[in-house]
Amino acid sequence: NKEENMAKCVPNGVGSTDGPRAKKPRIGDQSVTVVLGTQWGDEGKGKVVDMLATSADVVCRCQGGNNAGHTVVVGDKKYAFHMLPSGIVNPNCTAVIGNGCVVHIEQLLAEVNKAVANGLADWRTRLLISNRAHIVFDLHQKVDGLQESGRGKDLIGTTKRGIGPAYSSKATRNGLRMGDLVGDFECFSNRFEALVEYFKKHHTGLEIDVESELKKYKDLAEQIRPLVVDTIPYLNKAITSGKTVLVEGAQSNVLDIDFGLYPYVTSSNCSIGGVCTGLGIPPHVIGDVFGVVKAYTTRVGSGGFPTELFCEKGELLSSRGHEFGVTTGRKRRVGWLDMVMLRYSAMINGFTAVAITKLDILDVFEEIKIGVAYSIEGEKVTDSFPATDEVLKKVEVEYLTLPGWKTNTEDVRKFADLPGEAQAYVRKIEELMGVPGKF
Ligand code: 2SA
Ligand code: GDP
Ligand code: MG
Repeated sequence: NKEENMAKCVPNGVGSTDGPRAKKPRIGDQSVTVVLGTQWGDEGKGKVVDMLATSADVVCRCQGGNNAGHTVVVGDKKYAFHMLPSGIVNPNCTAVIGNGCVVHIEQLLAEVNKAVANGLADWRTRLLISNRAHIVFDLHQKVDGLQESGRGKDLIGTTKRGIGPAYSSKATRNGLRMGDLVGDFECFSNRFEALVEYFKKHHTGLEIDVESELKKYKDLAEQIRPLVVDTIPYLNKAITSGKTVLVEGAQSNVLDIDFGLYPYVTSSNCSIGGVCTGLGIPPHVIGDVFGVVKAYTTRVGSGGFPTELFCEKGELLSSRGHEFGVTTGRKRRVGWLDMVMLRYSAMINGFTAVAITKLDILDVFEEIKIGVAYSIEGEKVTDSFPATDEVLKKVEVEYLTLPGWKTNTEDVRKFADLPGEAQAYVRKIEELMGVPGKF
């Protein structure tokens, strides 16, 4: 049942029952549970969603595209989801790709085929795509690459999945949506040609074979048509009829287009606001908001990273944690936990609880550090996160050092079975973030 599955939402399945409790308003139905990233992505959201999805009827993505890489391990099978909501692994779940997402259709179908080869069943009756979700075209992916190479050394470090250019088409209002593709194809063709012209004007040398693209999209329209619906009434009806809805955030708070370290961010709202705008559901239906916290910090892509480690401790975190991008295979940068960032995430998202992952990666460390405050030009900062990279790069980090536990915790499934030092580390995170672990 739901409570039991919530109980599994813990570091390695371990946890506590007391500790600080965040205030949670109780208005309305609140049958929607949200899982969000608190750091720079790759916290283990896929795993947490998979645990919660066992009791969910509907699981949704509300933002982003196939830049995400969410790993789910089921028995001896390992799935890497990019655009599909991870909860689709649960055969009783309907998966929804919401209006806030951007979808590369061919790559979505390739991902589906890979998952089917891995055992995914009945997806055709369990996958819905919003007619308002924008389409990522190959040209968006090409432009993503061109824009990155145009930045010289100052790369964003995007996944080159066309995410920024697709959201920019959405904002420029010349983008095309799933509903356009499955509607009047002549109208779609005219608007596609206009989009190509627009990008060609801005990127000299961009080659696009419009005729063959349109031919491809005519075929894709037939394949995808049965899946494209107005997901807004579907979701709202599901909620009012008492179904359990789970929302899987992609990327994270510090990669959010508004709250992240701009411009080293993705192009969507990965924080709590993106749930309402990306699905068309009102805020009062949202109940639990779980923030996933990796027991240390990683990031792919450029930009400041105050607690980054460049020494052998960093190498150890990287190799023990297998810290490589799930989508691009890039090596992730690694560092200690950053409480200034985590408190900032907690403030914006109002987490009702945190799920701490990868505690076991710290098993071999003599000492473990937590960045607890920044000093910016001599002034101590604990409760706000710098808005600019220039400032973030200048901060000096004040650390708290905790003793390591030097014990293998990989198989620990209950908080009480963790070594005392590991329990103290978890407690410290709860205390400093002001958010309880939900166990
Ligand atoms: P984009 O492609 O425009 O969204 O890139 C902009 C920034 O957002 C970061 N970003 C990510 N960070 C962590 N994980 C992501 N997903 C993959 C994974 C990444 C991978 O799960 O490992 O395989 O490299 C993800 N997606 C976007 C990106 O690094 C830029 O900093
Ligand atoms: P996501 O993008 O937030 O879903 O995370 P990723 O899938 O990109 O990266 C998280 C990785 O950590 C995956 O390979 C998970 O299987 C793995 N993982 C998640 N939780 C744990 C944990 O508690 N311990 C260990 N050792 N690995 C974990
Ligand atoms: Mg990931």
